[in-house]
Amino acid sequence: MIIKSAEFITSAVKPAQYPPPENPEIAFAGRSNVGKSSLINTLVNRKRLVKTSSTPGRTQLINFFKVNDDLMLVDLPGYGYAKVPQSVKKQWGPMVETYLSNRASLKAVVLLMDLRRVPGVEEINFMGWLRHYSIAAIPVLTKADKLSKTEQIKQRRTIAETIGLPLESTILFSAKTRLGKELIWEKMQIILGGPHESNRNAG
Ligand SMILES: Nc1nc2c(ncn2[C@@H]2O[C@H](COP(=O)(O)OP(=O)(O)O)[C@@H](O)[C@H]2O)c(=O)[nH]1
Ligand SMILES: [Mg+2]
Repeated sequence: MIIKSAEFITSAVKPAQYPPPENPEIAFAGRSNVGKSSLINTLVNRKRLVKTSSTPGRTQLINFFKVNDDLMLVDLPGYGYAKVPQSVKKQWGPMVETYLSNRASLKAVVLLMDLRRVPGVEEINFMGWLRHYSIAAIPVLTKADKLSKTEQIKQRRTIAETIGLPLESTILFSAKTRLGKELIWEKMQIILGGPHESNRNAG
């Protein structure tokens, strides 16, 4: 995938604040600190387009980024951060479900899970939403660099079984080594309908 441009468009908490649905859109979801921002930065070859942090922020915003003027990438607020106030936690479900159910341009959700963790009720519920709204899911298992090859295989199997998806549909990813980056682009492009325009032009 050739990245010609990547820019922050806007932050939103409700549909009136979403940018016009003029471009196909792919959203990124997962637990706070799972590596969402790092994944988006890796996909677009930028170090800091999306802010990363070792202490997850308290703001719960839907952030829109435009790539090559024809694709929108969306960083959804993370869930499961213990120190987030209860009032903020309560907003997360409605905010994210409203987005998933209202966004006509949404083509797929990349669901990030830490390869070292067994998915919990949050991940299982999220998969349920995606099935309910008939949204394609791309399961990505992050921070693969933190495990040995043997542990990677074992954890990948456990996670696939827990969320009820075929093993082959899960993608191992590392923002550190960039393992899985091209595979994620390939899956996104298949869902978007063939090679990306800018990719074709580039030959
Ligand atoms: N070793 C390693 N660390 C990662 C990886 N992805 C993210 N991190 C680290 O995990 C922390 C949280 O990452 P971030 O992208 O901000 O997570 P987010 O809260 O889901 O957006 C940061 O300290 C990142 O540097 C990865 O693939 N490998
Ligand atoms: Mg983030």
